[in-house]
Amino acid sequence: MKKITKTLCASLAAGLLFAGAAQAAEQNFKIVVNAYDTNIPELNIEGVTVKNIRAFNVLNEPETLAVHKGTNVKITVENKSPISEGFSIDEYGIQEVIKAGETKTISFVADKVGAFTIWCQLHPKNIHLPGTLNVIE
Ligand SMILES: [Cu+2]
Repeated sequence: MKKITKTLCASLAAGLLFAGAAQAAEQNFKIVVNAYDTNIPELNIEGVTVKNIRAFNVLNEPETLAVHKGTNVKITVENKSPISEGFSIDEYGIQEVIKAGETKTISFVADKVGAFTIWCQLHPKNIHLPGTLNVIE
């Protein structure tokens, strides 16, 4: 009796694995938009003194995503910046605005191969640093 149960479980598990392989590939990503607000009161470089430097940088973490062509991509973007942030991938027609403290999920099928810029349409690229979506065959 015990042996029969084991065999039944094994075939059930194999059936589940097979069903999983037949579905289209899906990939989930989590991106956190972080802001780095740095104040440098005084800095001396090569004999030149500069004062009161404020460096405000925004970065999507991770910066780079990679998927295979045909994948159902789901990107959850959490905005930890104190201001609204944009999330755009032009070639995929994606252009979202995520308010401070909000989280948004973006879904699409990666049907184009290439390296695509992920950028914030609200801020200059030297402040909100761009990322990349790599879609490979
Ligand atoms: Cu931004």
